[in-house]
Amino acid sequence: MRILHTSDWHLGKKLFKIERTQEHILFLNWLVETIIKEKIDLLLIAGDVFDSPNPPHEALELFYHFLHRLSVETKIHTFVIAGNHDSGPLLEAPSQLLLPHRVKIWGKLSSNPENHWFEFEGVDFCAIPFFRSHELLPQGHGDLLTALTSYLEKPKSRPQVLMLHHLAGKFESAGSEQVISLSGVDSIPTDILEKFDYVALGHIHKPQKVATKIYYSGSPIPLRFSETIKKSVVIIEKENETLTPKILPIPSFRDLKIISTNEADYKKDLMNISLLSPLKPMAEVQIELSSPMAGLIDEVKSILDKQGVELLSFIPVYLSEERKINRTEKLFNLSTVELFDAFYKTKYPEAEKVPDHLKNEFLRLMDKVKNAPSEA
Ligand SMILES: [Mn+2]
Repeated sequence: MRILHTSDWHLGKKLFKIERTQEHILFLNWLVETIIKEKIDLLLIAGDVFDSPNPPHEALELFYHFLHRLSVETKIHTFVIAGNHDSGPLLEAPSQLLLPHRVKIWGKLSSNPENHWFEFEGVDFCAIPFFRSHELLPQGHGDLLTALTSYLEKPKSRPQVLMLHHLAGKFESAGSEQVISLSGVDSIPTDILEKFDYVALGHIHKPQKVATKIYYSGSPIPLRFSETIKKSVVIIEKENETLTPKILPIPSFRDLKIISTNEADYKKDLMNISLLSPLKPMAEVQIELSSPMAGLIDEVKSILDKQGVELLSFIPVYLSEERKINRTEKLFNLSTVELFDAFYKTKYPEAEKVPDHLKNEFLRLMDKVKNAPSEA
């Protein structure tokens, strides 16, 4: 048996005001082709199918169109759990209709742990959707991890696979996740997961191996400019009683890039980027500037346009808070006379020094102030 593990599609997601539908369409086409080519028998979708509990109808259409394609073009079975972005009841609503299409959905936590276990092709699967603490402890008391463990325990008679949408072990986030803990469990310790032959995790968008046979597949498309790591899915091959995971990279359908540059180099830097993806690459440009430059955005936009790249975000970084602090600190260390010299220099940058008559007048004034009787 061959299993494909993916998660965090976030269908319906926007980047600034840009719809990601085109990227999702290309990903789902790639996924159907990959499932056929790699002879996959079971698809695991580990939560966050949609970006919001109330997804736009285009996102719903995309998902059901994909499931329909799987139903008619393949013989694959699909298991889906809800993530923290999904509405569990919304995902589960059509589940009776989807069962004949070999799609099984776990939208919310059942009070009976047995309802989360399912035997398929000689493997015991445990599917736990994202849960909130009151679902795990409906009486309002007790230990969350103990309660969770009762869901994960089953006498082992065959390999066991767990699908979970949660934080587990020590992970590296991609920055686009909502890492708030509504479940009351900050991060599930890996030692209670180690008895599984494979753990298919969702929630963290950066693909990674948390421990032996415990993987985050990550999101299939970057959800932010800062997500630069290559996206992937995990293919798990079951041979006899052994499950062996391997990473399969997903092609980039639209490159996202942060271009960080400065006043002197920006033309060269912008002309040297080479981004080639099927959909028009999008860039965020961060430029260090000493002062605002009129018409700069339009110039940047036009250079990128000639490169076939769309400017989506422009961030001028003024030089620099750090420098201002240095200057302030320096000013505090100057004597009053040195301060006067520095002030004169900023006022008349071309002057070599403060003219003698002005300097003498300033010193006389200082003297007068020093010796003045207190007026308090
Ligand atoms: Mn997510």
